[in-house]
Amino acid sequence: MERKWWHDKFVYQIYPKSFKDSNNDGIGDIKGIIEKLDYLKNLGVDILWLTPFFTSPMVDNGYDIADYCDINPLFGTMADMDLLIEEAKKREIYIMMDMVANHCSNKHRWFQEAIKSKDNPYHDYFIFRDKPIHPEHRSCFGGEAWEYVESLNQYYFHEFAKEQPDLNFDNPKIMEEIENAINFWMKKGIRGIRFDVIHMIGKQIDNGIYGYGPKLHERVQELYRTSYGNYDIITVGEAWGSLDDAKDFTLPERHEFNMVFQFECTSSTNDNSKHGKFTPKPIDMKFCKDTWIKYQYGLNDCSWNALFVENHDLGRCINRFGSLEYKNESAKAIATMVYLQKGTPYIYQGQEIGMTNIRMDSLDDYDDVEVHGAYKDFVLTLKDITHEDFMEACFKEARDNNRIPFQWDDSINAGFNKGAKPWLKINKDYKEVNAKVEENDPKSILSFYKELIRLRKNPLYKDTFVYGKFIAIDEDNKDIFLFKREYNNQSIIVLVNMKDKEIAYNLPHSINKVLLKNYDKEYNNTNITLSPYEAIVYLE
Ligand code: TEU
Ligand code: CA
Repeated sequence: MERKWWHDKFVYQIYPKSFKDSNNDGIGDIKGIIEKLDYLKNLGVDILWLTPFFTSPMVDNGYDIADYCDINPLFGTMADMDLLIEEAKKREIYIMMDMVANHCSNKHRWFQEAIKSKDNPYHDYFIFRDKPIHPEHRSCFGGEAWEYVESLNQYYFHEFAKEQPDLNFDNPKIMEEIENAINFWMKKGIRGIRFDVIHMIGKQIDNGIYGYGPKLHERVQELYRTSYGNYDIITVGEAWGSLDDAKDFTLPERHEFNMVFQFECTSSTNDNSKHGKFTPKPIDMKFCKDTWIKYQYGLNDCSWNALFVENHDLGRCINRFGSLEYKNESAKAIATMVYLQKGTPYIYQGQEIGMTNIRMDSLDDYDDVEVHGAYKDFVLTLKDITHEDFMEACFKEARDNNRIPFQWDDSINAGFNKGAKPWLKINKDYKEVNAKVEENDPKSILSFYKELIRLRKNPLYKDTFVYGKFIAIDEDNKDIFLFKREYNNQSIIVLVNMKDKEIAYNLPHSINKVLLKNYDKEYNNTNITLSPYEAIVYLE
């Protein structure tokens, strides 16, 4: 496999609205990110994926773009963004943008023109019909996926909120607009792109096809040819699909993306239940282990994996894959078993300090359009879920869990700003869970993440972690995740107890040298008792 500059890099995802508020208006901003570049450098990350920072009315916190080539004034100015790119580069840190091609904001100039008349040149930028097609198809955010425009006596399609009209990719002008937007940012020195719900740009509404339509890949390959394919950048597609779909997007010879985010094992809603995450199912760690192994074996020899357990759409990994009782231990176990697999590691802001889900007092404490759409559908209209059960589901799975302000220290508002009311509540545990207190504690989750990142980049072991063959061992074991990474003559073993109970285990390998562990223990024979969430990395 041809080596790429980003193969050994850690990506750190930033939700700008919640990262650091430099001007004390309650909203995170670009200058706040610049303030924290040395923290990020010290953590050891190399690429910063910023969720959309473009002009937006923020109905979906930036995933409703009103100008693809300008900066949301809430986050700052174009000069701020230029400075961030420059200051990051001084630290050998690069910026990844978030391209939302499937839809834009209803406040975008294109849509404002489109609704003026049916023969307006922008009308065909969107999907208008005289009546809803397949009206049974619901929006991802609840309710109808068709919105009536009285002045036109027509409906337009929106997969997400009604303020996010889908763009019509059957119109070649749309490809041109997206290509232009990408090229604008490539020229500014952006070194990566995450493509939002990219599997949806092949939709065929009249045939009831909403994702993975027949023209999907030719469109992605055209975007590659006419824009980002001309730059040496890292690309990742957000594509809810199967392993075969992941191959179609990531085989290098197809010139589409370097990798995709697959959600088979990060979503408790993988049973596609009617209420999705709002009737959450406990995540089965054996299911996760099997899925991770499936994607390691499925992609490692032909393309590349993205390794992640959190993002701005999921709840915290400790709540979903670990345990609040064993918070510290399970956070370290999760990091070990995910980020030492083969692929590019993605860490979501706050994950490295062990932030956990927030229990909100009332529905009004939630900001997310997805939460309020689901409440309207499932509690108020269908009455399928009680208010109490819905609030419990939100504690477990609402996207707001990962969008509350980052906890920097134990000062007011956890150091997020100087006291202005933050746009979303601060978690009550911020005095114990914050970057400052953890930076000074060698046993903290933050210290462990730094150790893990340093280990993965250590010249003695780096090639094994980045390019080494992944070999699962004892695959049927539902409590233990054990795998080997082999490169040339080096063999590194990763052994993790995925459960909150002690496990007696007979190590299949003598321990040559312990490289990383989350319990202070000596290992002098192969019969050991693994403590809850114990993780050991050692040379065979
Ligand atoms: O997410 C798409 C998406 O599939 C998720 O919103 C998913 O539907 C939901 O969270 C699962 O419970 C992308 C962005 O990551 C998300 O933040 C946006 O809201 C969405 O697209 C629309 O742009
Ligand atoms: Ca601010």
